[in-house]
Amino acid sequence: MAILLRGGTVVTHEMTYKADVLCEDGKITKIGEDLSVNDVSVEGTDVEIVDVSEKLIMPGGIDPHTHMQLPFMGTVAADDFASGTAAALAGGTTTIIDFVIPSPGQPLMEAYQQWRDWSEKSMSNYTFHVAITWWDDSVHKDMETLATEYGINSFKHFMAYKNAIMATDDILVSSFTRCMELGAIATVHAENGELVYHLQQQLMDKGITGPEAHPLSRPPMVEGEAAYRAISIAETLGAPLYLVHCSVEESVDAIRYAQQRGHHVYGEVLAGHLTVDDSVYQDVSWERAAAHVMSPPFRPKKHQDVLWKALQAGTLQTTATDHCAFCNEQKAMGKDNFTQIPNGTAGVEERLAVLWEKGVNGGKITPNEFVAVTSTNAAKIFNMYPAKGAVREGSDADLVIWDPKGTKVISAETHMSNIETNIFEGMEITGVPVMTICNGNIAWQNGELLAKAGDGKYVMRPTYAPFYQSLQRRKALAEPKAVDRTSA
Ligand code: DUC
Ligand code: ZN
Ligand code: ZN
Ligand code: ZN
Repeated sequence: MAILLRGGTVVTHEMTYKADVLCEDGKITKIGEDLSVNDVSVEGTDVEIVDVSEKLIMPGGIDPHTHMQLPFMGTVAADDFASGTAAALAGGTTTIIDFVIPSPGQPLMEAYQQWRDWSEKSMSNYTFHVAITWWDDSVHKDMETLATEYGINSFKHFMAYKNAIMATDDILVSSFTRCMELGAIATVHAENGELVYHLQQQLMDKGITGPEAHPLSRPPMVEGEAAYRAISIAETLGAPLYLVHCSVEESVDAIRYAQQRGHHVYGEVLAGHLTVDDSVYQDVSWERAAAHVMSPPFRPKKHQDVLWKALQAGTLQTTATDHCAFCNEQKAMGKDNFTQIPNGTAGVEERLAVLWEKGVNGGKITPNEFVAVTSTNAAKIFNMYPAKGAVREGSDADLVIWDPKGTKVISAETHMSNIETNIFEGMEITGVPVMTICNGNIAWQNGELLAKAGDGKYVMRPTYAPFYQSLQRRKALAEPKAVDRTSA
């Protein structure tokens, strides 16, 4: 079975040109002018010809930050690996990077296997970051097994969530060092967990128990301090670092300064933080305000401007969603205590459309930059490129066909996610996906989901040994030496 996309415009992170694209056996096999059924590799192959004139052919989106069916804060996220990846495909995203999050003390390999079992029903491609939530010799050893045998090249650290999954500084130091030895990249959720905990208690004591207290318990400095601390630890050790969901100017500044010092630091921003501000917590409806409780919280508007500019300038490289959906009933667990509202919002279906509307149509990023920040950069940083994130002969046939003139209004009434609310509710979009091709198959087309549970493939992400070894060598050149005093 082959698919021939005819008459379209290919848009990659580096160029835009007219070409036909032939996909066979899950791969892109030919890109060129006037391709026909005679171009197939195996004579007699069935070819589905799709007219994509007036449409753009782009690499399928990669969402480097989702939490499908995450057990979290006393419940389990409402989108599982089937509904969550269906939503991804409907939005033009063909690969998600989700998170294995071991409970403190739980063996890493056991948690990893649990997530592999849960994710078997994925419809899009998927892979995992593994969180380091505790430390002992077995963690040190299992990180190697995961990196060398299971294609895990990134390990996540939550600097928040005290008394749960928080990684304290001693864990950061041990784990960042281990990441470097293995050629993996350390990633952090940067928020000072001690401060959050303290501010939460203070607010509750004052009787401010509603969702409006959530952003007050996690002010910008709480994130900025942790971002700066994580970078300082990583840079001192010489370990590359990726900061997830940067939401404030303070984080962007910390990243930019580190980059200017020559350190490898990468930053991610969420579609939500780029477009939704903290006024949502003042909503008179408890439900609507609580629907926006996620961490880090939505921020005062001035931060959005900084985030967009950082994305455009390349200080931040990737966009994600932190898709972690909770329905109203789950959010209501925190009715009398905002600290018990399950943290999380959705967006995996809307990310590309929101980035196109507010980014490309809004004059902030070019279509090529759109491809870079929605797909290619994540593929490069997490070592999936050019199998993923590229429209190239030999790359995986993971594509989104984009209609730049198509319109839609985002609404919970029509979204695929299993929740009643949508943080982008009412946003008018011009520029929408019309077809998503995943592993060479039409997975979603014009509102119709064609993929089935289990169609998604697990993506192995080998470690980056040469890159990290060269960093280590560079560091070794600057190794301190003891003074030789034997002849004194
Ligand atoms: N933040 C959320 O909002 N949800 C899941 C985990 C996280 O860090
Ligand atoms: Zn996080
Ligand atoms: Zn989060
Ligand atoms: Zn997250």
